[in-house]
Amino acid sequence: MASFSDSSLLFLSILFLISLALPRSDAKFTRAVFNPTRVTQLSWNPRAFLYKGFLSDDECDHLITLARDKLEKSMVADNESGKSVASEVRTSSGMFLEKHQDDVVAAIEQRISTWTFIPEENGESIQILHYKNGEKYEPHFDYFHDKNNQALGGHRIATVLMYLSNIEKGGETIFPNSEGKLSQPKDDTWSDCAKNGYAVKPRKGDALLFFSLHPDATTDENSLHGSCPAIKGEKWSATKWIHVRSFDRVMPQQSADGCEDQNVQCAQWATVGECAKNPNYMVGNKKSPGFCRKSCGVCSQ
Ligand SMILES: O=C(O)CCC(=O)C(=O)O
Repeated sequence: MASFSDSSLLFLSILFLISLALPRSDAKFTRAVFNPTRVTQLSWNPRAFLYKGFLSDDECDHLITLARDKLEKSMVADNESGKSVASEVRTSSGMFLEKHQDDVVAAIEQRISTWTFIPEENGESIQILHYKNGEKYEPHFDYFHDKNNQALGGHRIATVLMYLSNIEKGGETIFPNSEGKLSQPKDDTWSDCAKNGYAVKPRKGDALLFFSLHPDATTDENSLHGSCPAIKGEKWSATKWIHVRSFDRVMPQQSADGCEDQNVQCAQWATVGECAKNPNYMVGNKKSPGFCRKSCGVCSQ
């Protein structure tokens, strides 16, 4: 008959064997805590901040693995219609993850929200980008020029760009209008493209946060930014675009007479006087109707 200590040993051995059989992947993804001492301010115009080591190497590799087989040519939003169109302005490939796609993605999304002080629901799902030799994203704004893209969540207020790989040369994120562009020293390790503005070198795990709107919610032209061409090596990055309001709320369908509110908060805004204070957005005009015509009581006009 087995003694007490023998059976305890047997029990512990079984527990050990079970633990070996469990998926190992969780073990390497320890929940990273937001650490403000790793953040430095890069520029005030635009407001831009760098977080060193925002993602672990394992998190970077995991995001790349989720995306690698699903990449498609990157698109841009047409300034007039807001529709996604192919353009020589952006030659990378990419794909969107799903929000909270798995525990690793959910933890990263939560960390972004903690860092930016903006609720997770205001964020789009993370976009993974891949730049091969010569591929780039010409300088552009992340805020929109068309109304269709502002209907859900309003303007993009901020962007968090996470670098998932190191690259030997090129691939810098560049801010051509930044105040710091003349004072940033650059040696030969920078690409020529990077010399045309304030630039950030991609380093695996680092994250760049910049704001596309001023604190008074007007658009910031200094937030113009792009990705310099990859020269030696390839670049992987992940973008989280964050809006001024929730990006998760489902919009009501437009009725045949075009007189449904286009935002769930229209009635509340109308009550506090936004139809008069913010007529462009709320009421609009014949050519470009506003988003809250029903709540503003202008449907028959
Ligand atoms: O990958 C980069 O450095 C820039 C990406 C970018 O501009 C964007 O996603 O809006």
